Amino acid sequence: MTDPAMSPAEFEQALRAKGAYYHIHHPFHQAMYAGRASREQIQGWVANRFYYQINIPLKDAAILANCPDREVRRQWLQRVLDHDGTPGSDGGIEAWLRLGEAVGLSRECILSQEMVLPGVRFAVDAYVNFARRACWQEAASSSLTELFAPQIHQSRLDSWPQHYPWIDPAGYEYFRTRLGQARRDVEQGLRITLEHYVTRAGQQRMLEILQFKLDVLWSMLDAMSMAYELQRPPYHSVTDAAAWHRGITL
Ligand code: AHQ
Repeated sequence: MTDPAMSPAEFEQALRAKGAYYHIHHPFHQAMYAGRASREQIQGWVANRFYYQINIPLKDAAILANCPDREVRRQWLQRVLDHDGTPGSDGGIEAWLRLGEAVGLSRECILSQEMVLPGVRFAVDAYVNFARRACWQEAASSSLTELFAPQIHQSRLDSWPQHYPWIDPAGYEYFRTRLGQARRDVEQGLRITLEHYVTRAGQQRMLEILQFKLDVLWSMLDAMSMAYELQRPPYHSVTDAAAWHRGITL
Protein backbone atom coordinates (compact mmCIF):
# COMPACT_ATOMS: atom_id res chain seq x y z
CA MET A 1 0.00 0.00 0.00
CA THR A 2 1.65 3.27 -1.10
CA ASP A 3 1.26 6.43 0.99
CA PRO A 4 -1.35 8.87 -0.32
CA ALA A 5 -0.07 12.02 -2.04
CA MET A 6 0.53 15.05 0.16
CA SER A 7 -1.96 17.89 -0.31
CA PRO A 8 -0.51 20.93 -2.13
CA ALA A 9 -0.22 22.73 1.22
CA GLU A 10 1.55 19.77 2.85
CA PHE A 11 3.85 19.39 -0.18
CA GLU A 12 4.75 23.11 -0.16
CA GLN A 13 5.43 22.86 3.57
CA ALA A 14 7.75 19.89 2.96
CA LEU A 15 9.58 21.89 0.27
CA ARG A 16 9.98 24.89 2.56
CA ALA A 17 11.28 22.65 5.35
CA LYS A 18 14.27 21.95 3.09
CA GLY A 19 15.32 25.53 3.86
CA ALA A 20 17.12 24.03 6.84
CA TYR A 21 19.78 22.86 4.35
CA TYR A 22 20.05 26.14 2.43
CA HIS A 23 23.55 27.54 1.98
CA ILE A 24 22.67 30.56 4.12
CA HIS A 25 23.60 28.17 6.94
CA HIS A 26 27.00 27.27 5.49
CA PRO A 27 29.92 28.47 7.66
CA PHE A 28 31.46 30.32 4.69
CA HIS A 29 28.26 32.31 4.18
CA GLN A 30 27.87 32.87 7.92
CA ALA A 31 31.41 34.27 8.07
CA MET A 32 30.65 36.68 5.20
CA TYR A 33 27.40 37.73 6.94
CA ALA A 34 29.14 38.25 10.31
CA GLY A 35 31.91 40.39 8.84
CA ARG A 36 34.58 37.75 9.42
CA ALA A 37 35.39 37.22 5.74
CA SER A 38 38.71 38.51 4.42
CA ARG A 39 39.05 40.50 1.22
CA GLU A 40 40.45 37.36 -0.45
CA GLN A 41 37.44 35.29 0.69
CA ILE A 42 34.95 37.87 -0.60
CA GLN A 43 36.81 38.18 -3.90
CA GLY A 44 37.03 34.39 -4.23
CA TRP A 45 33.30 34.05 -3.57
CA VAL A 46 32.40 36.68 -6.19
CA ALA A 47 34.75 35.23 -8.83
CA ASN A 48 33.50 31.67 -8.24
CA ARG A 49 29.81 32.56 -8.07
CA PHE A 50 30.23 34.30 -11.44
CA TYR A 51 30.51 30.81 -12.96
CA TYR A 52 27.11 29.95 -11.41
CA GLN A 53 25.58 33.20 -12.73
CA ILE A 54 26.74 32.77 -16.35
CA ASN A 55 25.40 29.19 -16.34
CA ILE A 56 21.89 30.11 -15.18
CA PRO A 57 20.84 31.29 -18.68
CA LEU A 58 22.23 28.04 -20.16
CA LYS A 59 20.23 26.07 -17.58
CA ASP A 60 17.06 28.04 -18.30
CA ALA A 61 17.58 27.78 -22.08
CA ALA A 62 17.82 23.99 -21.66
CA ILE A 63 14.45 24.04 -19.90
CA LEU A 64 12.97 26.17 -22.68
CA ALA A 65 14.35 23.78 -25.30
CA ASN A 66 12.63 20.85 -23.58
CA CYS A 67 9.34 22.62 -22.86
CA PRO A 68 6.50 22.34 -25.46
CA ASP A 69 4.18 24.63 -23.46
CA ARG A 70 4.13 28.11 -25.03
CA GLU A 71 2.60 29.78 -21.95
CA VAL A 72 5.32 28.34 -19.70
CA ARG A 73 8.04 29.38 -22.18
CA ARG A 74 6.71 32.95 -22.40
CA GLN A 75 7.22 33.31 -18.66
CA TRP A 76 10.36 31.21 -18.29
CA LEU A 77 12.14 33.18 -21.04
CA GLN A 78 12.21 36.18 -18.67
CA ARG A 79 14.77 34.35 -16.53
CA VAL A 80 17.23 34.29 -19.44
CA LEU A 81 16.67 37.99 -20.08
CA ASP A 82 17.07 38.80 -16.36
CA HIS A 83 20.63 37.53 -16.58
CA ASP A 84 21.67 38.23 -20.17
CA GLY A 85 19.97 41.61 -20.27
CA THR A 86 17.94 43.26 -23.01
CA PRO A 87 18.37 46.44 -25.05
CA GLY A 88 18.24 49.09 -22.33
CA SER A 89 18.79 46.73 -19.39
CA ASP A 90 22.27 45.38 -18.63
CA GLY A 91 21.06 42.23 -16.86
CA GLY A 92 22.37 40.24 -13.92
CA ILE A 93 25.62 38.99 -15.47
CA GLU A 94 26.72 42.56 -16.12
CA ALA A 95 25.58 43.52 -12.61
CA TRP A 96 27.67 40.66 -11.21
CA LEU A 97 30.71 41.96 -13.10
CA ARG A 98 30.07 45.33 -11.44
CA LEU A 99 29.93 43.52 -8.09
CA GLY A 100 33.31 42.04 -9.01
CA GLU A 101 34.78 45.46 -9.71
CA ALA A 102 33.21 46.73 -6.46
CA VAL A 103 35.16 44.12 -4.48
CA GLY A 104 38.39 44.96 -6.29
CA LEU A 105 38.52 42.38 -9.08
CA SER A 106 39.06 43.28 -12.73
CA ARG A 107 36.43 42.34 -15.31
CA GLU A 108 39.16 40.51 -17.23
CA CYS A 109 40.05 38.34 -14.22
CA ILE A 110 36.41 37.41 -13.58
CA LEU A 111 35.66 36.76 -17.25
CA SER A 112 38.79 34.60 -17.59
CA GLN A 113 37.37 32.17 -15.01
CA GLU A 114 40.94 31.65 -13.80
CA MET A 115 39.73 31.78 -10.17
CA VAL A 116 36.93 29.23 -10.65
CA LEU A 117 37.70 26.22 -8.46
CA PRO A 118 37.19 22.68 -9.81
CA GLY A 119 34.64 21.88 -7.11
CA VAL A 120 32.59 24.95 -8.04
CA ARG A 121 32.78 24.12 -11.74
CA PHE A 122 31.72 20.51 -11.18
CA ALA A 123 28.75 21.49 -8.99
CA VAL A 124 27.50 24.10 -11.46
CA ASP A 125 28.02 21.80 -14.45
CA ALA A 126 26.04 19.09 -12.62
CA TYR A 127 23.13 21.54 -12.30
CA VAL A 128 23.21 22.54 -15.98
CA ASN A 129 23.56 18.93 -17.16
CA PHE A 130 20.66 17.88 -14.93
CA ALA A 131 18.51 20.58 -16.55
CA ARG A 132 19.50 19.35 -20.02
CA ARG A 133 18.64 15.69 -19.31
CA ALA A 134 15.64 15.93 -16.98
CA CYS A 135 12.07 16.55 -18.16
CA TRP A 136 11.36 20.28 -18.20
CA GLN A 137 9.08 20.09 -15.13
CA GLU A 138 11.77 18.44 -12.98
CA ALA A 139 14.40 20.89 -14.25
CA ALA A 140 12.06 23.81 -13.54
CA SER A 141 11.32 22.57 -10.03
CA SER A 142 15.05 22.35 -9.23
CA SER A 143 15.13 26.18 -9.24
CA LEU A 144 13.03 26.18 -6.05
CA THR A 145 16.03 26.76 -3.80
CA GLU A 146 14.92 30.29 -4.65
CA LEU A 147 12.16 29.81 -2.08
CA PHE A 148 14.94 30.82 0.31
CA ALA A 149 16.85 33.27 -1.90
CA PRO A 150 15.18 36.59 -1.00
CA GLN A 151 16.32 36.11 2.60
CA ILE A 152 19.93 35.51 1.57
CA HIS A 153 20.06 38.50 -0.76
CA GLN A 154 18.52 40.72 1.92
CA SER A 155 21.01 39.42 4.50
CA ARG A 156 23.90 40.65 2.34
CA LEU A 157 22.28 44.05 1.85
CA ASP A 158 21.73 44.26 5.62
CA SER A 159 25.21 43.25 6.74
CA TRP A 160 27.89 43.75 4.10
CA PRO A 161 27.85 47.59 3.92
CA GLN A 162 28.67 47.91 7.63
CA HIS A 163 31.20 45.05 7.71
CA TYR A 164 32.97 45.75 4.42
CA PRO A 165 33.25 49.53 3.93
CA TRP A 166 35.93 48.85 1.31
CA ILE A 167 33.30 47.42 -1.06
CA ASP A 168 31.83 50.00 -3.43
CA PRO A 169 28.06 50.01 -2.59
CA ALA A 170 27.25 50.26 -6.32
CA GLY A 171 28.12 46.57 -6.46
CA TYR A 172 25.10 45.64 -4.33
CA GLU A 173 22.70 46.40 -7.20
CA TYR A 174 22.64 42.71 -8.13
CA PHE A 175 21.26 41.63 -4.73
CA ARG A 176 18.59 44.36 -4.77
CA THR A 177 17.41 43.36 -8.24
CA ARG A 178 17.25 39.67 -7.35
CA LEU A 179 14.88 40.28 -4.42
CA GLY A 180 11.94 40.90 -6.78
CA GLN A 181 13.07 38.53 -9.53
CA ALA A 182 13.47 35.60 -7.11
CA ARG A 183 9.99 36.12 -5.69
CA ARG A 184 8.52 36.19 -9.21
CA ASP A 185 10.52 33.08 -10.19
CA VAL A 186 9.23 31.20 -7.15
CA GLU A 187 5.60 31.92 -8.02
CA GLN A 188 6.01 30.23 -11.41
CA GLY A 189 8.33 27.48 -10.19
CA LEU A 190 6.04 26.56 -7.31
CA ARG A 191 2.96 26.48 -9.58
CA ILE A 192 4.69 24.13 -12.02
CA THR A 193 5.92 21.95 -9.14
CA LEU A 194 2.61 21.65 -7.27
CA GLU A 195 0.85 20.80 -10.55
CA HIS A 196 3.41 18.25 -11.78
CA TYR A 197 4.07 16.08 -8.73
CA VAL A 198 0.69 14.54 -7.84
CA THR A 199 1.72 11.17 -6.40
CA ARG A 200 3.56 10.53 -3.16
CA ALA A 201 6.41 8.92 -5.08
CA GLY A 202 6.64 11.94 -7.37
CA GLN A 203 6.59 14.32 -4.44
CA GLN A 204 9.36 12.32 -2.74
CA ARG A 205 11.40 12.51 -5.96
CA MET A 206 10.95 16.31 -6.00
CA LEU A 207 12.28 16.53 -2.46
CA GLU A 208 15.31 14.55 -3.66
CA ILE A 209 15.73 16.91 -6.64
CA LEU A 210 15.59 19.89 -4.29
CA GLN A 211 18.20 18.24 -2.05
CA PHE A 212 20.41 17.76 -5.15
CA LYS A 213 20.20 21.50 -5.86
CA LEU A 214 20.88 22.32 -2.19
CA ASP A 215 23.93 20.04 -2.50
CA VAL A 216 25.07 22.03 -5.56
CA LEU A 217 24.98 25.28 -3.58
CA TRP A 218 26.52 23.78 -0.42
CA SER A 219 29.33 22.05 -2.35
CA MET A 220 30.31 25.30 -4.04
CA LEU A 221 30.91 26.87 -0.63
CA ASP A 222 32.77 23.74 0.55
CA ALA A 223 35.24 24.18 -2.34
CA MET A 224 35.66 27.86 -1.45
CA SER A 225 36.19 27.00 2.23
CA MET A 226 39.01 24.61 1.33
CA ALA A 227 40.70 27.18 -0.88
CA TYR A 228 40.11 30.46 0.96
CA GLU A 229 39.62 29.51 4.64
CA LEU A 230 41.67 26.33 5.12
CA GLN A 231 44.37 27.44 2.68
CA ARG A 232 44.08 24.07 0.88
CA PRO A 233 43.36 25.02 -2.76
CA PRO A 234 43.50 22.17 -5.26
CA TYR A 235 47.05 20.70 -5.60
CA HIS A 236 48.32 22.84 -2.68
CA SER A 237 50.50 19.90 -1.59
CA VAL A 238 52.38 19.74 -4.90
CA THR A 239 52.51 23.34 -6.12
CA ASP A 240 51.82 26.95 -5.13
CA ALA A 241 50.48 27.61 -8.62
CA ALA A 242 46.83 27.33 -9.74
CA ALA A 243 47.14 23.97 -11.55
CA TRP A 244 43.51 23.10 -12.31
CA HIS A 245 41.83 23.18 -15.73
CA ARG A 246 40.17 26.41 -16.79
CA GLY A 247 37.16 24.79 -18.36
CA ILE A 248 37.43 22.32 -21.24
CA THR A 249 34.02 23.42 -22.50
CA LEU A 250 35.16 27.08 -22.89
O1 AHQ B 1 21.50 34.96 -8.21
C1 AHQ B 1 20.82 33.79 -8.21
C2 AHQ B 1 20.09 33.39 -9.31
O2 AHQ B 1 20.03 34.17 -10.40
C3 AHQ B 1 19.43 32.16 -9.27
C4 AHQ B 1 18.60 31.50 -10.32
C5 AHQ B 1 17.97 30.36 -9.55
C6 AHQ B 1 17.91 29.06 -10.32
O3 AHQ B 1 17.38 29.09 -11.44
O4 AHQ B 1 18.36 28.02 -9.77
N1 AHQ B 1 18.75 30.23 -8.34
C7 AHQ B 1 19.49 31.36 -8.15
C8 AHQ B 1 20.22 31.74 -7.03
C9 AHQ B 1 20.90 32.99 -7.07
N2 AHQ B 1 21.64 33.46 -6.02
C10 AHQ B 1 21.99 32.54 -4.96
C11 AHQ B 1 22.65 33.30 -3.82
O5 AHQ B 1 22.89 32.73 -2.77
O6 AHQ B 1 22.99 34.46 -4.08
C12 AHQ B 1 20.80 31.72 -4.59
C13 AHQ B 1 20.43 30.85 -5.80
C14 AHQ B 1 19.38 29.86 -5.46
O7 AHQ B 1 18.82 29.93 -4.36
O8 AHQ B 1 19.17 28.90 -6.24
